[in-house]
Amino acid sequence: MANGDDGVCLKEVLVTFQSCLSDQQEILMDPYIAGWKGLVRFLNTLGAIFSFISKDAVAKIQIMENYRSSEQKSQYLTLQSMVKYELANNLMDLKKQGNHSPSGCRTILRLHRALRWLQLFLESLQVSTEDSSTAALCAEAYNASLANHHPWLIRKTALLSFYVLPARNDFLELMNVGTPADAVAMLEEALPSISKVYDITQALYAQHNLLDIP
Ligand code: 1PZ
Repeated sequence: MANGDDGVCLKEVLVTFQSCLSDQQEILMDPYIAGWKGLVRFLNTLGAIFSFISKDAVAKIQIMENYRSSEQKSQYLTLQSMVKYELANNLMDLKKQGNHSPSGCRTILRLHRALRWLQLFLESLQVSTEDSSTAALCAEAYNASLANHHPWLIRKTALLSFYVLPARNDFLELMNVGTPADAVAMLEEALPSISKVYDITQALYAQHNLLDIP
């Protein structure tokens, strides 16, 4: 690892999302997946209590890696090509989930909604003050995003798990980019590319009416 013994450098992870954008402003699948893998590694450094979250993210990453190593891999080069391919070939369940393997579009939609949580959470951390509660910021971001897509039990479990998050400065230090002030500066620099990836994906899904696929 390029950063200490067991830490994950969040800057490197966020930079991966920067490299998602192709020259045509399409989202490249491989760096998108790599970004998610980095986020999961970072999440795992926060403690075993979050494993119910990382397990789900890992399962979704695995589904997308399988598509990227299947015979159809070239169709999954970008989120745009995936949407086009799965729509043209009727590979999505637009009503309830069927019993074949989950489509790439519904799988990415779950990660995309989680990316919104990440964006809101990191934005609020970036403008937070030293006495801000990480748990409260995390809960606020969650309630404004992912929570709207989760059933009651998951919401309760998620909100409870946030209480074990370290205090604001300790959390910023866990990002492995130096002092809390360094971490805040890093976030300021890295967040625009996360927003861009989120916005482009959101527009793509909205354009094809895919924002609610089950
Ligand atoms: C910093 C602390 C981490 C907070 C993470 C906040 C997100 C809480 C998400 C709780 C997810 C609980 C587990 C399973 C959820 C699934 O039911 C849903 C819907 O998938 P479906 O059931 O339809 O297949 N999965 C998701 O919503 C995707 C969740 C991915 C979360 C990845 C978080 C990455 C955290 C990075 C930390 C920097």
